Amino acid sequence: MNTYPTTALPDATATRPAQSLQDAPSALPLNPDRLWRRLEALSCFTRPDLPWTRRAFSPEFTAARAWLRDEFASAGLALRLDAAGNLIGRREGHVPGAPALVSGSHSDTVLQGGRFDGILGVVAALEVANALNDAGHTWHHPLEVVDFLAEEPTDQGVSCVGSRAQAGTLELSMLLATDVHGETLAQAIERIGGAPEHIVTAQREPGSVAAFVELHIEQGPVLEQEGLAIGTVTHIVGIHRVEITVTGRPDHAGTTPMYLRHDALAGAAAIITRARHRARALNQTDRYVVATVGRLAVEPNATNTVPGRVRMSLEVRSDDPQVLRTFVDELLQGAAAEMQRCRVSAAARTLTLTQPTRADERVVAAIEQAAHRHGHAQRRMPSGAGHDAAQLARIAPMGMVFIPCRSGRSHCAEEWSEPAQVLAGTQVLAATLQTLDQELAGSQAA
Ligand code: HGY
Ligand code: MN
Ligand code: MN
Repeated sequence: MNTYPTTALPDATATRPAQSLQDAPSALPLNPDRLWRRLEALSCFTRPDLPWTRRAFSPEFTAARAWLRDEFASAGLALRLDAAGNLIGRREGHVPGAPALVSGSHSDTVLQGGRFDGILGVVAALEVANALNDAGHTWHHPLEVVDFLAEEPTDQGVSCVGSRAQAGTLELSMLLATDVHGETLAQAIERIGGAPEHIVTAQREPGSVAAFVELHIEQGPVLEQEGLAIGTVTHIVGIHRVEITVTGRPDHAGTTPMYLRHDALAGAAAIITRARHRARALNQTDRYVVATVGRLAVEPNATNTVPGRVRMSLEVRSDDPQVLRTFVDELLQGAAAEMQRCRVSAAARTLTLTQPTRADERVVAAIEQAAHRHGHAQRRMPSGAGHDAAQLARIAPMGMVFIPCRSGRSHCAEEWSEPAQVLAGTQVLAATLQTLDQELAGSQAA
């Protein structure tokens, strides 16, 4: 039997309960070993050459989905795959027609960065369902455990595919977007069992979700630095993702004088540098602004050819809608002179734009109360990472629970959280859902 060290260390700014009510009678009987074993098992569905990688629509993803189906079934959940490829497990409540309490996250990953990102929320929600079975409890509301399809940006450039479909924000242009091999997002969805031609059926009926709560690693350093076990998310930053294409002219690298070149990569470099400076300048205010070029494709990508074209991703994140709206246009306007000097042109195409999203105050309060009940020190904080919760917030009261990750690292092979931290987060998730079940039933009955 694993023993789990406690995690809370002294800190002034957080709320710290006087004593742990760890075994409060109403606490669900979580099984830490089952929880950790599932987390490890799911993480091992990875590209063997590049742990921990399980890209949406990949063979590893499909194998993981088959395993998740079995685990959902073993937890007594009624299974369905909606038209958008979301895997949904449902446990009925005892109030007929009551809206569902939904919890989950995503099982797809970025390259080399998914040992906890996403799967923690899926496995923790599954553990809540198991614990309800073990305790013989039935809530007022149904519980739905969801593995949302493709939260991470797919090779077509679209993120939060399944949760957008449930929120009704997955646009036709996104479904028609293609990857470098020419496969559309719709074709990829169909390949894993979805029905893109009926995508509208994946959209949740208004009022069908009582609340959505997601457990996730913080993916940043704050909780660890402040010695806190739990983060209560107040809002999720907005993200504007674009594809920038810089067009020049391929030429011989040896015979083309510097002053006659149309070097697309030189132009792209100027844009990347300017984006970095612009984000740092905007951060001088109290706004949160980050800008990243994470993907770049050079054509023809040959040592001895002047680059003729560069296609690169740029994402801007901020809690200020104005920044999200203007950053890219102002960046390209500011780079116009450099583009002229490089004798190239630059254009941007929006892939996705998600506005900053606030968590629901009632869910925030339930998370804080749950942390307190279990004796876990917590603090309110924003999320600099995007999540499916930002989409679900459009159709239901939303909240997120964070746990620390080692050195704040994420989206890398070093991503790690301790068993005790995983257990603490799952305890708070379970207690939050339990509180919402009682509170929302009370308000619906009133
Ligand atoms: O990119 C993000 O913020 C999230 O990890 N998908
Ligand atoms: Mn991620
Ligand atoms: Mn994630």
